Amino acid sequence: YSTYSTPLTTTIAKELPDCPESSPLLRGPVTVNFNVQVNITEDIKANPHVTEGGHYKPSDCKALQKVAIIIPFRNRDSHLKYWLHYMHPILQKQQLDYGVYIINQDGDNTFNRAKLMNIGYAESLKEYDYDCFVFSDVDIVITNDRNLYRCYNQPRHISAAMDKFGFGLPYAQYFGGVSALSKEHFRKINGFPNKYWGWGGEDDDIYNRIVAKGMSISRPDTVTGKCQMIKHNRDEKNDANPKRFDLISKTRESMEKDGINSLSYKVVKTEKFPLYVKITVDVGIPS
Ligand code: UDH
Repeated sequence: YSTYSTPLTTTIAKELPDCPESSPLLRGPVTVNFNVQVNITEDIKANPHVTEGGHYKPSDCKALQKVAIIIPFRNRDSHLKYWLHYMHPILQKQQLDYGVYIINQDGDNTFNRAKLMNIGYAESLKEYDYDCFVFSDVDIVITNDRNLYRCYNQPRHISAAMDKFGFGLPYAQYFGGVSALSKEHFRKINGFPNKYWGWGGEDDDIYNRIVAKGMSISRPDTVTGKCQMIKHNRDEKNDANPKRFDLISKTRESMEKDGINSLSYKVVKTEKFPLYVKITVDVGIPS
């Protein structure tokens, strides 16, 4: 008989090492072809490490940033499936700890892209302690995996070389398409405006906010920054907003009162799918 008992086994959860500054998995150009059909069932199978609700984090290292990817949305399922098909593999190669949030505007009143993005910021933070927010149109994918969906010292314009603008910027201040702001950047500018109903101007307002707070725009070079947009016509209930020019001229005054501090909405429904979470929201009507 021995008094010797089995040694205490303590399982200490091993801290993962930080992921490297530059992911070794990146290869550069990615082939994108919107004429080739994609299939969501196959994409779910092809991304087995993405967990319910569209989350992923590397298993062998600690991601440098926790990134919420926020997509303003209504009635664009045909575009969403391409976005999921091309972007999930790239985001995993970028070694990000990320989640995909589709913020779906309920009903058929006028569309409000910037407000949906504010809602995405607020709702994603209820779920996880994100420190970076990538705001992306549903119809744009990058064609170079070195164009990182993460945050930088300054707000980042990711879609810096879109095909529809001849792989450049339509004008120097352009901040539309895909952008990344840290929590600190986003708070500094009081989030995005809630008052842009219909198409246009909200991206210029965001640009004005950034400049008003003494920040500047960071961009990838025009080779890394190449993106493709799915061609489409303007949606119903998203006509060009005639008030946009007047609104843009007043950003500096309006931004303190209109933004994340004045955001109000109702969540209608939250649905978790294998590759994304879809949050349907009532954004109200133009006031
Ligand atoms: N969006 C929707 N549903 C809508 C409207 C907009 O999901 O009904 C979202 C979607 O993420 C889209 C983004 O808002 O990518 C921006 O809207 P947009 O694609 O309409 O804006 P863009 O400037 O195109 O890219 C404007 C219409 C161009 C018509 C040109 C015809 N030749």
